[in-house]
Amino acid sequence: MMQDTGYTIQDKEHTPQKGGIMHHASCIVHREKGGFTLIELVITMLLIGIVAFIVADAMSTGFKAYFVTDNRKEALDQARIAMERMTREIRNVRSLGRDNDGDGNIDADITTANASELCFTDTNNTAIRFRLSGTNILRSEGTSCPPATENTLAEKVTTLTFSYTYASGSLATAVRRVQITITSTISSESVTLSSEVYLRNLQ
Ligand SMILES: [Ca+2]
Repeated sequence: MMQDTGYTIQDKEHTPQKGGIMHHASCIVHREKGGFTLIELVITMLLIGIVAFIVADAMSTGFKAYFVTDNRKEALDQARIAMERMTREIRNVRSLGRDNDGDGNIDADITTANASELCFTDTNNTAIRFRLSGTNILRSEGTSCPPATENTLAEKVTTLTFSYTYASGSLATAVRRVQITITSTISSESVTLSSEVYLRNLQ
């Protein structure tokens, strides 16, 4: 009798548990039917909007920084290419070894020396001219100044300025040092290089 009663009690405990699970399941179904409320939707969309804005802003800043760096690098490359070539060649301006023009100074073989153009003959008897045309630095070489065939040495150059230090006076033949300033600009990113060249055959 005692064993039978035990079974009966256990059976009774099982019955309410089953009913409880059934009740819980019906609650879940009820919530799924209800879906999101309007306020939940608005808040969700607002949060997605804020996250999207933050992500887009971060990406935009990253892209801008990348392009600024890239433009500066290209501008620097253009200015450096032109500067290296010009300093190397201008250094080799030849000396005529005498004072032909009578100003009291040994003459440098320079035909044109103004702010935007320089034409000279070097120690290999090659006439070389540098000048700015639009935003290109043009270089030409030949047998005498000004050589006719011009080639582009650098692009995106907004400023090319020559200034000179003279032995005395201001004749092109009395030039002893040349200061070169190049500014290269790409998409409002500018790089300026300056260099001073000593004419080594006239020191
Ligand atoms: Ca002279």
